[in-house]
Amino acid sequence: MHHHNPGLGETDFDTELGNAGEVHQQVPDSGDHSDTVAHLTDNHGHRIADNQNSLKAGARGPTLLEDFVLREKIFHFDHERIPERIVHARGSGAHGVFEVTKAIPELTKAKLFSKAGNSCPVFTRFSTVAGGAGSVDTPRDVRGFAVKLYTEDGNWDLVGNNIPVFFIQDAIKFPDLVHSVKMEADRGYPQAASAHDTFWDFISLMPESMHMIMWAMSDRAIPRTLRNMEGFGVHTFRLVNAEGKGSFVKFHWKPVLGLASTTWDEAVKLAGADPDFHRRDLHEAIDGGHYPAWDLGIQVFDEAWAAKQPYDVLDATKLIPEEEIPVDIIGRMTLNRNVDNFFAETEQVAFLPTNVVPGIDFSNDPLLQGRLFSYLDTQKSRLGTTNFHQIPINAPKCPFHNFQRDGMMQTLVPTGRANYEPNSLAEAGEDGGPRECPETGFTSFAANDERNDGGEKLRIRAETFADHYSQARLFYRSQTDNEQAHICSAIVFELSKVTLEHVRNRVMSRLRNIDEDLAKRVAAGLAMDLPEKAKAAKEPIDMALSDALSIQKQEKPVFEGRCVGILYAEGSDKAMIDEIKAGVEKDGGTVKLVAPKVGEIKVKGGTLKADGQLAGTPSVVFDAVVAILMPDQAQELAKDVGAVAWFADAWYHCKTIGACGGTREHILPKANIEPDAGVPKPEDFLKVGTKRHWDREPKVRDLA
Ligand code: HDE
Repeated sequence: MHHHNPGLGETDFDTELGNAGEVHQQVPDSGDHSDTVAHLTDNHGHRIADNQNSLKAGARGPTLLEDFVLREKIFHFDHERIPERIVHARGSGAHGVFEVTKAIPELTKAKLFSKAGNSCPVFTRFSTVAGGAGSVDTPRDVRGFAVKLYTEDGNWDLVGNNIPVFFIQDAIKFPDLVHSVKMEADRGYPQAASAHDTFWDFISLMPESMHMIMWAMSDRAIPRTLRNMEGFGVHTFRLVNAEGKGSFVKFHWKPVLGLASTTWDEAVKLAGADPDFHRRDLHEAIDGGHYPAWDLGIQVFDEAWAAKQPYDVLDATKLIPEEEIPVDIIGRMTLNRNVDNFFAETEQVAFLPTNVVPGIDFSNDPLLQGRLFSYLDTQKSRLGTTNFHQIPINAPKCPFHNFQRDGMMQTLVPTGRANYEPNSLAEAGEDGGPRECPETGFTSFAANDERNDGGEKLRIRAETFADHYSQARLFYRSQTDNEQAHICSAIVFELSKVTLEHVRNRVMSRLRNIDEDLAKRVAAGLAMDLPEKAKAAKEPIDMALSDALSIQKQEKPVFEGRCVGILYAEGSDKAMIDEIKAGVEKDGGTVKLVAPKVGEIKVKGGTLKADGQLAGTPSVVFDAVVAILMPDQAQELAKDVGAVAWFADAWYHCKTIGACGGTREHILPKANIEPDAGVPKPEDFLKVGTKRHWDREPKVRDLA
């Protein structure tokens, strides 16, 4: 079946005539392309003569039921939507490759990791969690980071998030968590937002969520791009080597471009300026050959080490500080190809945490254990058939054979008489089908955990899961002053949207266990009194602070992977624009030209066409901006609030603003900008780069 139909793209027909009441036999494809393009057919191979008019009893008569062309087309259309994912509905994916940079045969028998240089194809899907498939890209939310590695031993799906811990400790609470954050059951709003009563009501009743709440209220939850996020496997997994020795492991993806986030105001404005900001950014980066890459790192430890920690490594609300166990880099993933079809690939991809290969195994983390059940189940509901593994994006790239047969949408044609095992048909000279592989097949690690209370059947939470606050404190106190202020502001904002006073109070009573100063700042921000401290199941301890938890402490002032907007107008100096463009591009960045009008206009030294019109290309879409304007043009623009806001936003979001003389004189004062080190002349712009000027922040907003 041929699905491309280039002929239609060239169709040129007069819609006015098509709507006219008179009989009109439209022939859209009047040129004879019969030798060069595929014929338009229905799904059963019948050529279609007319794709413009339905079959009618007379020109003005009723449409006929026998019109199988119309019926099939509308039938297909009516069923083109499948249920969206209950969580992570909005996502963006890309193909790529994973390459091992360091062999670890002493830790795992996974063939992939047996040799440096081994590689396999991957498909990665990033997502938000709470919003529907059509929601915006930049809400405050956790981001999914799901990677499918098509290895020669079968698919390995590492279905992680951009935050290394989770809200809850036990899978049985997941439906409650998700119900509470999604739009409220009775009213159907808010979409893609945690700032509402039900979420905070639930959270405040679940003290174990406090650590993740610190992350979710931090800048981690408003990443600048998908390319600037870390990924985490979250749970403790197990590596198993050829001798059967197991080691615990945590997986990390470290973005080669470094970490970067937005400010809250910027994220909100981005949602309006470009609801697809992250999806577009990923697509354009790959399209432009700027392939985003992540290093895969592991933290490896054993039972004895785990037993000595003040937290339980099976508790997904806890992380292992990188300063305690460094992240060892063992491979790199590079995303180098956009999808050809969003639905077929990004929408239909089905990740399964149960997809592991020999040498990688699970732990008893009760959250992970629940996930091992959930994902297989959800795919049947979403994709409608147990044969979802046959969809090309899900199918392993190694051979697969078994005795499963039939089911809805069986697209393969299994051959042979034997659809059961054991059988002796092979001995009888027939093809008896595949056989077990005791040597090379997957065998579960025979975990013998002496801390497992004798293994009785109990509905219970382990005592070792009782400390809900120490790591929340660790996270908060490891941030820079600005980052702490961002967390305080975020909680104040979210609680300001909570209408139930007792819920706000309960949240604050928990914050007091994390950090008294944090609680005080939130109370002051809401103009509320601090409630009594909540009783902690276990008194928190002070852990050694961890710089790896802060984004700002790792920020890179690079152009690589960043986008600079240059504003020009009639008469602007092209040589200066070219120089900045060349400098940014030389360092791996991209430049977009912005002007009041997009068409070709005269500038000094030639003409220029803009990539974006000023009104439709606000500064929030850039990492840094430069203005190169003639004084009279700057004076004109200073009259336009939209143009002034272009600069005011860049200033407010602590971005570098390269500003020419005219801009300084006419526009910056109107935008309340008092030039600092982050406001260089255009000729010095390349030296300053894209680093955010966080020291500016206290000048532009109240950080209390
Ligand atoms: Fe998921 N999660 N999850 N989750 N999750 C789904 O599976 C679930 C959890 C994550 O791009 C669903 O195919 C349960 C943690 C990602 O297609 C569903 C629990 C982490 C994605 C599901 C969790 C994740 C999902 C919905 C608690 C980080 C998107 C559609 C036990 C480690 C994958 C689907 C994609 C998707 C269930 C908790 C990550 C319903 C029951 C923790 C990245 O099966």
